[in-house]
Amino acid sequence: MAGEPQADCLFCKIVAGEVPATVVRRTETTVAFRDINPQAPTHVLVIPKAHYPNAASLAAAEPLLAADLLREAGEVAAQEKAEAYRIVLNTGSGAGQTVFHVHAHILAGRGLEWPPG
Ligand code: IU
Repeated sequence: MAGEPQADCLFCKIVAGEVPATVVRRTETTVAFRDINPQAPTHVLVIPKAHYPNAASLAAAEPLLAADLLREAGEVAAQEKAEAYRIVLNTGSGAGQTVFHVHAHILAGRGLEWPPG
């Protein structure tokens, strides 16, 4: 069923506490944790506890949960004292998505070029 935990999903295991992560914020619907391979001084991932493969499928099925994800991205940025930051939602392997449980990257603490690579 849509949103249910997937046995083979690493981020579902982080939500369940079966895989360790450095959690910086947790709400009823989301978890935020530090990326294990940071690309900036601040690099936090925000995920919904529910399993959706990408942002579009999350927003289509549960728009309020998609809003939670974006709100939490802002809360993480504030908690990290980021004055400027980038929210990245890689979608599809061609765009660099490697984990197919939707996650918003919050990147801050260095200059961020445009366009991204
Ligand atoms: P991507 O947008 O799917 O490429 O992002 C996946 C991120 O998950 C990537 O930045 C990894 O470094 C990160 N990550 C993690 O934080 N913890 C893990 O155990 C694994 C990946 I595997």
